[in-house]
Amino acid sequence: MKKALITGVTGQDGAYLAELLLGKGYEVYGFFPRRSTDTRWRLQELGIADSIRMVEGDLTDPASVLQAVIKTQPDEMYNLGAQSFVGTSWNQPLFTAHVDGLGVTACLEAIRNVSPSTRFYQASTSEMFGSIQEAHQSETTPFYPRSPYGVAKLYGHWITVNYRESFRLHASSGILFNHESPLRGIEFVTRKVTDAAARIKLGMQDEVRLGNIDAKRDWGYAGDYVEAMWLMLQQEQPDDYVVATGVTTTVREMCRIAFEHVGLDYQAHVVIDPSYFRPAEVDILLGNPAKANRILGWRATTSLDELIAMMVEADLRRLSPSR
Ligand code: NAP
Ligand code: G4F
Repeated sequence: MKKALITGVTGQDGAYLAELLLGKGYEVYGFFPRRSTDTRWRLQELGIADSIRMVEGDLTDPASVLQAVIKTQPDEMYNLGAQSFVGTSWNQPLFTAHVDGLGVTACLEAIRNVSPSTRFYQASTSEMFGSIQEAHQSETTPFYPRSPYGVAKLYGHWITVNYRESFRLHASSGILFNHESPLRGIEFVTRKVTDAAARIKLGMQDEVRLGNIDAKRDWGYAGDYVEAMWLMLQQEQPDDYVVATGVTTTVREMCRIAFEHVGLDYQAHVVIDPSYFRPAEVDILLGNPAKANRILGWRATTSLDELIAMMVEADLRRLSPSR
């Protein structure tokens, strides 16, 4: 039985990846930071909370990362733990750098020193492309991050490449474009909108306040994207891959889809609130997933319409369980 250690197991991707690996017969260890309340709601929604062996630790505490690797000796380690909200990274830039940047080195050092055959996955991001240098962003597109989060993640990306080249670790970096699901955190724009559309439909609120709705994102379904992470670690050679749909859509159009799903006009309910504008914006992201298609045999299977419908339906069920 293969063993996998997942940091960020209580997050959106951690939960779907744990579900995928359990389904493949893995023994799954979840590295999680202590919080004052139980953070396992996603694992509980998927019905897998009791199937994961939890290992307490924090990416900002290298001793705890080392202990987790010594204890579990994983065949595969997926580093999904992060301060993942771009907006917060301007308010907590040093914390973000510590978790999202140095935390990656803590993982790689632990593997290098005590478990060098462990295969490593780093959760890199399209946010590293920032102010885009090519219309379709691929593995060879130059980076230009536009947020403290993007800058920290760029360090995490390059240290992964560096440890692969320096110490011949099987370390891969997935440059994933935005991916969403019913388990998405409520602060991200898709879930904020699907939750609001459901609440407005049920008469629980009247409006939703948003920032820049002209921004464009390449949105896919998280359930599809965790499959790509696993595929990267099954390859003989470690490498970097862009994972995306190849379609980009405005926040405005995403709002239209969500509200139309419940028979409403978004224009009557969306209010622009400048307090949600960011100090520097990423105007557009559009990925070129050709390499992942060709080498991993991976492609996105869920359209944005299907994804948003799935999310609105899940929010309606949460808010009105008798539906
Ligand atoms: P998420 O839902 O915000 O989950 C992040 C996870 O990291 C949570 O379990 C969180 O635990 C944990 N975490 C935070 N600080 C930590 C620390 N100091 N030590 C250990 N764990 C810590 O994020 P996600 O959407 O699943 O994304 C997974 C990864 O992919 C992240 O690294 C993200 O930056 C990256 N990524 C995401 C996307 C996307 O569109 N979703 C795209 C590209 C890359 P708590 O909840 O207890 O804080
Ligand atoms: O949903 P968002 O907060 O996601 P963002 O900033 O693209 O970051 C996500 O994707 C990255 C991959 O590219 C990940 F690495 C990262 O961890 C995270 O998962 O915002 C999307 C867009 C932005 O342009 C933002 O300015 O929506 C715009 N937006 C407009 N109004 C809003 C809002 N975003 C949020 N969160 N809230 C709003 O009210």
